[in-house]
Amino acid sequence: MSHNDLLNITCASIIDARDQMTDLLKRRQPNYSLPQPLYNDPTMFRIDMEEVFQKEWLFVGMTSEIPKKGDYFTLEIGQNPVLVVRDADGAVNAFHNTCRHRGSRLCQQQRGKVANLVCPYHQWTYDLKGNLLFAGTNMGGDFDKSLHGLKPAHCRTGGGFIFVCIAEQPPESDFDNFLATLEEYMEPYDVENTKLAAESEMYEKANWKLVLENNRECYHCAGSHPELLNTLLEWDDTNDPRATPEFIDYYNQQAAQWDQEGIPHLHRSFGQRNRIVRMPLKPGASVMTIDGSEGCTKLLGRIKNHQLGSMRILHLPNSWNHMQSDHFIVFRVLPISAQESLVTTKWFVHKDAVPGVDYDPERLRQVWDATNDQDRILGEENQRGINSIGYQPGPYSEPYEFGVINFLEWYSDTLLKNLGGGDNSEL
Ligand code: 3BY
Ligand code: FES
Ligand code: FE
Repeated sequence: MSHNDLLNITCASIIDARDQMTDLLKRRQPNYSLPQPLYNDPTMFRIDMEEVFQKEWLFVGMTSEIPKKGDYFTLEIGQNPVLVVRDADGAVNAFHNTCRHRGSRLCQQQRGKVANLVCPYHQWTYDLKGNLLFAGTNMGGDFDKSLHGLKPAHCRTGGGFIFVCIAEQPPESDFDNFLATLEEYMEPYDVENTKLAAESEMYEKANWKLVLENNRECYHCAGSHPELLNTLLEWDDTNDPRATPEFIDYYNQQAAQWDQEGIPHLHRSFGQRNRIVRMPLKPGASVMTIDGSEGCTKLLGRIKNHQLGSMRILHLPNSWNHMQSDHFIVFRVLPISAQESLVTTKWFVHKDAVPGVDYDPERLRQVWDATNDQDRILGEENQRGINSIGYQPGPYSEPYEFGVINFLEWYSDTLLKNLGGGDNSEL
């Protein structure tokens, strides 16, 4: 069999797989977990990457991770290395992290600082806007440097959050409105004057959707998260169908205080993709530390009140976040393979806070390190059970797992739209 025949078989099978995925999504039982191949099949995973992670806006990091000119960080979106760098004008730019000479990965560290971007292979050198400055002296007289700049990725920021989209064209959506709302809701935090205080990278042997599903419900919290439940209320947001009159009263009291201080808190959503809401923590708790007491003596930005609860920011497909009074925590999920994901968690404090004086990094991260590890085990066991020939999609609890139902609706609608099959409303 020739190489071309092999290629044709691969192409035919991926086309079949795309039809199969469309079919699985159109025929799935709403409010039930997904059919097995969507959680464990390598070809289905490839389609998730092509149609979701290579087409949608992804959360990649915070602007305060790269405060100065030449600061950069890197990440991998599937097989696509991406570089995010602050340029001399203060703008945040994203590029495909692949050299225009022979394609080597250009920046090979997770983060760093450079004057220019120099490829380690043959030293082609680019400026922080991706222009090729220098390509050695051996490229011949008619070599045109201007045709060999780094390939940009779409990059937008809002309220200190950096989003990247590696599609040719970003999706048509209300992303501008979401970014404007992030600016408004994040204003009290003054993200540019924060710094990274701690970071964790956790490899989880589970499909990325299982990681997200787990995050979108607290049905499992009582059974698994003793540390988190010292401070976290189990309701997902202020519209939670389980919310009691006592909770609503408590929320209203807190909200009146926040209104006086000009602290945004009202529930806002942008389709199923984004949701922002400030939720109180348990009465008496300031932040998500082991006993609810302060995590850092310096409050963030213009904040004066320790008890701001947690502003929860959801960005599908790959992030959830907890913004509190003296620190905030961001979470990013990057799929690695059908059954493996990377979950990165970062804790930020005021940029002038001194470790060991104003905050103890170990104490700051204690609750979410424990919670992440508990969630990792839940996700991995979920994956192992789903791999069984005995697995059959099971029903979600609507009052407890509406967040999961919403996530899968977004996933299914997005895939059907991107696969060209229309959304569920056309069925
Ligand atoms: O707190 C979170 O980020 C999510 C929401 C509910 C359960 N889980 C731990
Ligand atoms: Fe980058 Fe050769 S591959 S300089
Ligand atoms: Fe959990």
